[in-house]
Amino acid sequence: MTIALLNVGKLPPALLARLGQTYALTTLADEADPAQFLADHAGRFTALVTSAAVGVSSALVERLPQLKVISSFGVGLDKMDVAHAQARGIAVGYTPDVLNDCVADIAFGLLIDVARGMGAADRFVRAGRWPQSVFPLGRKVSGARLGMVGMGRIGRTIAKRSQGFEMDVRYHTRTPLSGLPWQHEPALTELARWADFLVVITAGGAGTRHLVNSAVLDALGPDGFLINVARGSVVDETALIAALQTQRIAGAGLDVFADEPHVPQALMQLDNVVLLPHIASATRETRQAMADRVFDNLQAFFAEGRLLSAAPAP
Ligand code: NAP
Ligand code: 8YV
Repeated sequence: MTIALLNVGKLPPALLARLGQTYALTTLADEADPAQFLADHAGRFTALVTSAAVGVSSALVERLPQLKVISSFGVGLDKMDVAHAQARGIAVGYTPDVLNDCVADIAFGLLIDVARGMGAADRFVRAGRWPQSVFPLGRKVSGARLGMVGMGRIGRTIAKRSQGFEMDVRYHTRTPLSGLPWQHEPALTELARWADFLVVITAGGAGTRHLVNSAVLDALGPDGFLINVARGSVVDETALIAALQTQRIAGAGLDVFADEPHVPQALMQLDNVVLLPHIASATRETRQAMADRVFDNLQAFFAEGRLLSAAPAP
């Protein structure tokens, strides 16, 4: 019998087409009355797909009594209660590692852009201002101090990139890692005080909410830059806007925001900020690899009872 699969995420059309060829796929948002659909059919779904940005509520998981596996498109697990699902014996799959390179590339893209003012310089040229005025000097990237907030799979990839720029690296995590060439800094404010560039790449969720607050931003100081490719929730966005407006930090490169896809008007008005619409993993190659992992996780689960990439128990 074909396995019933419920989609509640925002997934690439090609992945949905592939899933639809193998599973009896229903996209909940396509139903005229999703609540009535669940009332009539919730009992038949053994599998669920979603995306990291959407996740799945525990209330929905509770409504699916036969659910055995969740396969999520992305590595962030902050939009679902993994412990709750696992306690019910539901396997949770995700797509780690395959996106490390692209997220690290964007972190560096943001860092260089905001330090050298590339986006602002592009606006300067397009506005026809070059013949009349001189674009302000930027901040040298090569050889600068890079403070990493988070040193997981993606953090380590970013730190490796920085070696090509001969940067001095230190990092802050809850647990120091052995075997790394970079110094651990137990106090985030001290890391910020030391760093020229502070790159945020921790997990999201309650445990890291507003980890980067006004005290951290003040420690980073008027010559320091903040890069966030983790989750908007990790940075106190109100404090960040205030620090940028009063030049208490030099600039920020942001791929993620507190209330996506809504970006505060105050950030849009600042020229020392680079704003991206959460695109760090968004290349054809990486999104294909993520889609393949979503599919392969499900296939492995139903063929062999295991996931290729299982979310760790929180
Ligand atoms: P990972 O390997 O699990 O690494 C997470 C890191 O965060 C670890 O170093 C962890 O160290 C640190 N951390 C967790 N809680 C912390 C805390 N309270 N204080 C300080 N450090 C903390 O995850 P990953 O694969 O590198 O991915 C990291 C995150 O990037 C994802 O969870 C996701 O939210 C985000 N992401 C964003 C995009 C994008 O498109 N912008 C794409 C992919 C991923 P300790 O546990 O020792 O503290
Ligand atoms: C994607 C991400 O934008 O993997 C993550 O955690 O934030 C990004 O790769 C996301 O998966 C799309 O939902």
